[in-house]
Amino acid sequence: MSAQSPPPAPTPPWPGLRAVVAGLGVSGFTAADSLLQLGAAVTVVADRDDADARERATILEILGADVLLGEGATERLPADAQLVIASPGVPPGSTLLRQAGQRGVPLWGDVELAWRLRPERADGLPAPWLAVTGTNGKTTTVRMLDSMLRAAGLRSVAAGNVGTPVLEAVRHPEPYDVLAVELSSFQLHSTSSVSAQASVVLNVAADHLDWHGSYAAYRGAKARIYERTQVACVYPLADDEIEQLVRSADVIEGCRAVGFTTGVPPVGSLGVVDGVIADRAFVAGRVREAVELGSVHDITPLAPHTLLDALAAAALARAHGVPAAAVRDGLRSFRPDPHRIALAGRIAGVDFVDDSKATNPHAAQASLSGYESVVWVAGGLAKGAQFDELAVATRERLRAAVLLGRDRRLIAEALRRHAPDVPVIELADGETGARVMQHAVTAAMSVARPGDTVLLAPACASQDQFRDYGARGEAFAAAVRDRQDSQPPPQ
Ligand code: UMA
Repeated sequence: MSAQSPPPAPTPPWPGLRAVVAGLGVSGFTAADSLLQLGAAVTVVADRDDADARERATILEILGADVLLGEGATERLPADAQLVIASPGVPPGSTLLRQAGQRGVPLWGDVELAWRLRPERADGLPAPWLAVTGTNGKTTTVRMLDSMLRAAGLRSVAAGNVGTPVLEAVRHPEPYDVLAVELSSFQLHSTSSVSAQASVVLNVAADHLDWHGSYAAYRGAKARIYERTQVACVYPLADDEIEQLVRSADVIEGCRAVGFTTGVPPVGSLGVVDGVIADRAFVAGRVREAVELGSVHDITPLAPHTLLDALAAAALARAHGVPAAAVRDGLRSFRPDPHRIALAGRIAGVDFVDDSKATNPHAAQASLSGYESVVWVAGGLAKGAQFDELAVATRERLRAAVLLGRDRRLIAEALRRHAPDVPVIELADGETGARVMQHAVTAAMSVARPGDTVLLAPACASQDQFRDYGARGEAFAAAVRDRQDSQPPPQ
């Protein structure tokens, strides 16, 4: 189906509007600050009452907000609330958001607010958004895309789930030409008028089921990215489920479906021919011709999933009109973020690889499939995920598994069911931070043989034992460095 033009996004008169912001992380702070600047009467509620939250609260209170922190703060929606802005981490089933729904108070996410507050550029139009979602690869893809846009000489920024709230990017004093926006399923759940210039769902596998309640709800949130897309809905050609999401989307008249594949591209898609990245979608005469966008060797690190990310980023960049040479230059200057398949060290012929960013089974499976013989370090918070498929797909590669964290038992049980011969070492509860990884590395070294890879690909979130996945990866790398330092020098 297609609509004629982006639907209008009505905004209330801001001065005096009684707005409630739920959550006081980076998104909540930016939302509250923006609403105060617009003259709204802002109340912020958040259940965490730590030093960061208190510092943000103090600033917002000086600016005129009411701030309620701590247990119980999010239990009651103020009686006079006229609009609720939800931070991505606040689940739809939370008391506050349910009360908003029951009372018919409009509920937007921070991304919806950002879309409605986009300023006009010098040409009178707001900067377009190129939007990326998927279970895995989102951040790599938006960073590659941002790199391509910059290589084309555009003032671009990677914003959204990648770290900088979209609202902060939108309200930057010097407006951007274009935004490369990473959207999580949490953020998409509460958008209703975003109309990206081009959009992509990279892949969908079970994740965040505790937040969404079911796989169907999670996939439904991801699908929202295609709604109202203006120029191109980009999708992986091999994935029928995602193609179906594109088909069902209500897009703007003239919007095209553009596939990408690591194989030879059919007409209307991007793909690879003899190691060359080829565009047969955004080229005149595409029935017979293709444009060369670069080589697969322009991608670092080159792996099956980073090639897919690069193809998706290239499709979005081309939908925006980026020239072929800038796609290539952008890929060449792209460097991956830390904790994504990063070599942490080598001890006695064993490689130690940090892929702490593999926070769900789908990502861990992609990671494990890159190595022949693996001592797998995994565990943490499962977020409602199951591990049977992962155990079946990777059991041939596993020398052993070292399991840690709150939900390690779920992985241990899946391995016992499907890979009973794989030795499992479970680390005891009670430790956090650096000590956990010291034990994990010691345990891994006790079973690894020369030529093996000890791979931290946890398939779980980290917050039961670490600040975040970055801290978990740092702790792993530090434990490896400690062991390297204590090894006798080679004779
Ligand atoms: N809070 C509540 N009740 C709740 C949950 C949270 O009151 O039930 C409050 C906390 O007390 C705290 C605040 O909400 O005050 C935290 O808000 P938040 O969790 O939404 O975190 P932000 O700092 O605003 O960061 C969010 C994203 N976080 C989440 O989606 C959990 C960041 O993604 C994102 O970078 C940032 O906005 C900017 O857009 C992080 C993430 O983990 C990296 N994303 C998930 C992922 O990638 O898997 C989706």
